[in-house]
Amino acid sequence: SNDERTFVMAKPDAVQRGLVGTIISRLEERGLKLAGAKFMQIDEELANQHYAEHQDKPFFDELVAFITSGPVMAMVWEGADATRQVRQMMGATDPKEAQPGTIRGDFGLDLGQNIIHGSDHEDPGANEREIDLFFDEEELVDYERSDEPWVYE
Ligand code: DAT
Ligand code: MG
Repeated sequence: SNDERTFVMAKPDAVQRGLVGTIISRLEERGLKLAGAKFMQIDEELANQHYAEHQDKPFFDELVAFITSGPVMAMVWEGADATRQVRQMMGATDPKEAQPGTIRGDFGLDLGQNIIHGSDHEDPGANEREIDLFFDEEELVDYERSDEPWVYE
């Protein structure tokens, strides 16, 4: 089905570096459909919930400090295999290992400031969980993009 939804976030470094538009363009041009967006500042409580799986890691405090350090663009993107496709477009977690052509590989050089978050496709339910954490159902929009018949046969 073409309506899989995934949670994507342009992190504080992307906002400060003026990369939000570029990130949106890449996903948009791929044929993925924007279903929701929220420009916001993440507080400590939300950061703790969002990164709960990493709470025992040595980098956790640094991670929470970074993600709460400035505004982010939180988004929901929809499309066929959206979760895995976004992860592929993001590239490896460490931008130094990410392939050119990926978002992290084209714009980042530091593991701690890696520009974009996308739900983990290897963690079943992570996409739904993260969408629910950041968005109310009525903040997500169902609509058709006019190019859909040209993206999906
Ligand atoms: P991803 O964001 O690719 O899903 P992750 O879930 O393993 O990666 O980690 C979440 C974020 O934490 C990641 O985007 C950057 C940071 N991070 C991961 N591993 C790290 C490490 N070893 N040192 C510092 N920061 C790290
Ligand atoms: Mg992850």
